[in-house]
Amino acid sequence: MFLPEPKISSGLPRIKIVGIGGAGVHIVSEISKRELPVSLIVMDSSSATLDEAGQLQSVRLGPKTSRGLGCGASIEAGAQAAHASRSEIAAVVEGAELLLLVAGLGGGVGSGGISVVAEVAMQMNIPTICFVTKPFRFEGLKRTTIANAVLADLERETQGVLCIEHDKLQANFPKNISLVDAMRVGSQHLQQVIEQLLHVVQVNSLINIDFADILSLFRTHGKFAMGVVDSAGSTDIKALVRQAIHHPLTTLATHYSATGILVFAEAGEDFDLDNLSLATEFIDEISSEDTQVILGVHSIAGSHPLRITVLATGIKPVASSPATHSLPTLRR
Ligand SMILES: Nc1nc2c(ncn2[C@@H]2O[C@H](COP(=O)(O)OP(=O)(O)OP(=O)(O)O)[C@@H](O)[C@H]2O)c(=O)[nH]1
Ligand SMILES: [Mg+2]
Repeated sequence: MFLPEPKISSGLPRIKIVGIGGAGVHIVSEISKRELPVSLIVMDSSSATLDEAGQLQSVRLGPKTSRGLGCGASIEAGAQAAHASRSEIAAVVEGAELLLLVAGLGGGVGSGGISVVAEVAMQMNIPTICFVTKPFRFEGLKRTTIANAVLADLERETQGVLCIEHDKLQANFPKNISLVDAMRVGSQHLQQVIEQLLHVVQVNSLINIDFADILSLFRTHGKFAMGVVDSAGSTDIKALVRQAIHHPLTTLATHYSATGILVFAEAGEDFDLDNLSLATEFIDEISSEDTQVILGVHSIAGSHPLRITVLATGIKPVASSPATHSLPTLRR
């Protein structure tokens, strides 16, 4: 399914980020400390959770049915609360050219609410992408089952979903890491990815890549992955690109294809940005002839270490590496 062309204004795109449920509200509250040029909104049925978000614009979901409490890990109650507040949800997301939804899946409000917010946005023709977490296995099968069902819905109904699995935190970090610390690592990772996406969109909108180009990477549905890496002296572009996208918290099949790829490099004037075309080898590995490829470069005055951001959308596992046909264009 393709969305009709969204209306795009000139200047910085109007992006709104909505945190839904405890984890979503927490992550958006952290992002608010950075004073980025985006609108931040938090939604929960729990007054206590919304109070923690301080002055941020908020929607209290289902005030009559939930009476200011959480939804006790009931996805049905979460969805009911969000449905009851559809008009308030529509009012706060109105005017967005891109909507980012953030939630921890497996509980009540975030899991039940995120699909409702996505549906409202879809009806308003607002491109919507999601940043979510999947619960730890030890949180119980019920939470994992809820998360998988919501994930499948979001991958079908929105323009893209980036999901990190809490279990990967356990596999990749010290054995004795506490639950709170592990979740913090997960939240921080999502926060960084969201901030980097905003940065890439905004820098590109100001210099070279049209916001419409970036939006068109999200014209298809399904999983997307994103990462950023600082070169620390290395100029092996292919290795850096691979390292950026294969973050330990990102689950990617051994072989996969993407419908859209953005490789964006920022470096000082002394770096030969034509080196970026070396990324083509990696791009070819995950491309087909239909893959949209954007190579973007941003030359920063003076000396600046090389930083590479990679975004791959419409990710699907494939039996082996697909054929190579992509013809990326270098944008400056
Ligand atoms: N990374 C991270 N994950 C969290 C955090 N809090 C909760 N989670 C995860 O998100 C899932 C849902 O938790 P919450 O967001 O608190 O739940 P909710 O959506 O508010 O739903 P209810 O409170 O049950 O109505 C949990 O099962 C955890 O896996 C957090 O601060 N950081
Ligand atoms: Mg809650």
